[in-house]
Amino acid sequence: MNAISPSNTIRTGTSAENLRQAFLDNLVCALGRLPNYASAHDHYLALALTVRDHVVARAVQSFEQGVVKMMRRVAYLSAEFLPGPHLANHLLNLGIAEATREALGGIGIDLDRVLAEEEEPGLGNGGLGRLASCYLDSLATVEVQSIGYGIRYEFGIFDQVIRDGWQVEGTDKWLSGGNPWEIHRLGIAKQVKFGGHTETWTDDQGRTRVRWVPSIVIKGEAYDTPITGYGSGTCSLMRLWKSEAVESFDFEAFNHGDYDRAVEQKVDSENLSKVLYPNDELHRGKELRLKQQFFFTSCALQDMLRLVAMSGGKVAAFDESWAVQLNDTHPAIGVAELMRLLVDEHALEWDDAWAITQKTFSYTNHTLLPEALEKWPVELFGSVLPRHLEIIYGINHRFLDEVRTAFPDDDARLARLSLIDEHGARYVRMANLACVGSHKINGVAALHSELLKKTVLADFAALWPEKFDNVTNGVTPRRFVALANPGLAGLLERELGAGWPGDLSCLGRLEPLAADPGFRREWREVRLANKRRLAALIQERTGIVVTPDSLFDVQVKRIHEYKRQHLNLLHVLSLYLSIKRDPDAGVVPRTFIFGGKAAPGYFLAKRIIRLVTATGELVNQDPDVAGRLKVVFFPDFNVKNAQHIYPAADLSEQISLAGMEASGTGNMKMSLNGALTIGTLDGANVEIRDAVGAENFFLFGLTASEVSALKAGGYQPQTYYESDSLLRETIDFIASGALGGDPDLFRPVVDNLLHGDPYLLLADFRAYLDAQQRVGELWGDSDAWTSSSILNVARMGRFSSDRSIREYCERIWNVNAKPSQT
Ligand code: C3B
Repeated sequence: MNAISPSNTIRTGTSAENLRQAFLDNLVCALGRLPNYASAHDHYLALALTVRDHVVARAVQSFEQGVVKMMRRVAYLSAEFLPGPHLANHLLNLGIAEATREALGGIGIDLDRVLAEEEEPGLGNGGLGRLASCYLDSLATVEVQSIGYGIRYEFGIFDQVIRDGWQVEGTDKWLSGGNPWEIHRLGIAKQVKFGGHTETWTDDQGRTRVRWVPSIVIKGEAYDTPITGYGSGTCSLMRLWKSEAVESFDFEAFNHGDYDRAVEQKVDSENLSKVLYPNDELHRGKELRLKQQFFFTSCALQDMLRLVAMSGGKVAAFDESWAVQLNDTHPAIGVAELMRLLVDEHALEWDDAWAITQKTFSYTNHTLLPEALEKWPVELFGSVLPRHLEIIYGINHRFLDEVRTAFPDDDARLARLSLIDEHGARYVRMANLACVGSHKINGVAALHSELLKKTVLADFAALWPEKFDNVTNGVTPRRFVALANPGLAGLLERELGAGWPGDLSCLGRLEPLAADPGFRREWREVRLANKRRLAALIQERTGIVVTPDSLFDVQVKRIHEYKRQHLNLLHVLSLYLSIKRDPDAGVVPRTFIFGGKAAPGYFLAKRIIRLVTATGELVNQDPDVAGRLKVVFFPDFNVKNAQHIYPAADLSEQISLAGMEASGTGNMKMSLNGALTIGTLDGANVEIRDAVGAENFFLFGLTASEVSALKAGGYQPQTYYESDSLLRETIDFIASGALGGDPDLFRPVVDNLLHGDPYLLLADFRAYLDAQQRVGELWGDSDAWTSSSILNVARMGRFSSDRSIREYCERIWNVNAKPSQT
């Protein structure tokens, strides 16, 4: 370009002196605060602005590289992102944490207090959104140009408070304290159409074309948040779209005196990006949700086309500029939208457009749960997106011809593969659209990818076996080890060198240290310090006093029946009853820590939370179990709280019914921080156990195929209830009304278990208790436990999201990542 390069536009350097001066300048000049009167939040904002200069300078430079080199870029389309607080992560990635600590320390400000001020963007529900953010972090780290496209929800996932033992939802006003990390890109706005009808017209070459005449147009405005990489100059961009009214539209109505309609339209437009749907694996088929999905997907694809033009690329070679990943089916409408953009707006022939579309998209499936499968009533779909419905019919028509050739005379198969479900009411099937429009389809753990091919996507796997692949999830070691666990990070740095967060394969070199008594002692000290910090936080948030010496037994994740938090509770209550019966029962002191949000409309999940708190009310004040059992529900589990919890977990509860959890990522985070896992052969547990060794993992429970067989044979929970006296005693105790002060409170939970038990808790109960018994025994041998803990960390390197992203780059996106050092 010219002599003005971003690197010489940064105002200040990064010495402690420079940072302090910039911080004070920002406090006074940007925030208008006198240093003596500044609040902790002002300090946070001033520091964020200081660091942001360096982040944005990198982002701009990185972006320019992408334009100049015309590399294939990755677009990660995701309705959810959960980045967590940004500031500490940038300090780590920019290598200025120590200089910043010194800069602030010199004027009497404690960096940790400042960091604690940051609110996180809760723009996701759980695993899927957090994975998207880990992937943006890794994309930047392995030096791949990428944009994560999503929605700038004004209100993210609700804040959870516990009142009288119940979950109460509060509005997540994450933007109310200001958001220093985003840049509102005033020049980047896209128009998105909805409703109306289509009409044909003839272009000047005599071709029949289709024009979509919408009933409403909404504007999407881009807000960019740069995501830095570790040890790399590359930045990813999280580009989120906010919906706005298109003024010219309003004014037309306004000028005609229809003020009400003008106002209504403005409110409707702005409502689109107002709030995140708080269900993580339940499809409810709400019109606004479909509109949200189309809104951000259309903005993203239009933006990609703009960037193609900007870098001198060709629309007819769109797929050479972009690899587009569909994070579950939420953005699957993109398949039809890209077709529309290419055919209707850029005048490509259908077949050419279709070839580009298939080369562009790939699809990740994140769940096998039938209730998560997205499908839209054809009527509703056609009223919101009339042109897309026509395009989907066009795709389907050609696709089904292909199926007929491959499988003649197989109407049942045709009906299953069709993009339109016609068993009864008609629906558009988004997973089918995603499969047909993508060149690759992947699951998120080995077992999940196998089950996908055998169950929900079996017909597609039979048709196109070569499209199917597995990429096991990973997590970023920057946030979840280096930042979350500074004590462990210190040991790792000493043993492995400062660059370890950029190359987790080096963790293997810890193995011999598992046998070193001195190292084990240091390891225990780090872990105990983490537990002390968490204990203090638990007391602050819940008033419950817990003992850091006890075994911290942790289950933190969304509350779901399939994740079986209630199985964990059956164990807790069985221990309680055993001690009550026999005060000398050999029970090691444990602190059970639960955390996670329940979807507001999920009745049983909310009852399960109440069962945790009621168990805590009983157990925590009973002198008979004092010093032996404590039960905590840690409120408002989010990324920020997670960073305090994972490093303090001794035991990681991964106890979903086999075949239900696609991967899990909390399992990786805890094991990477030195927890041992108790778990079923589900999701990534299978691979974690293979990696850490069966002897360092507490396995229990039915396998996925045993589950299918048991269900097929007619599962009878009552037989387990009748034959196991401890199980019976525990369930009877819950049913007795001894918990929560209302005999009917947990009746729905008990009834669910005794009459149906869809997630087979009763079948797995005894095996779970036996595994917990083994946990207790190993805990009693502190050296053996510590060795196991060290070996867990040493062998978990492959669960870095850098490894996952390299696999996507190589096998799915066909882009070059920076090679790993090993
Ligand atoms: C989750 C799955 O439930 C987890 O097993 C998986 O680890 C993560 O995705 C990431 O792959 N998931 C989710 O959080 N939300 C959905 N709608 C579907 C899956």
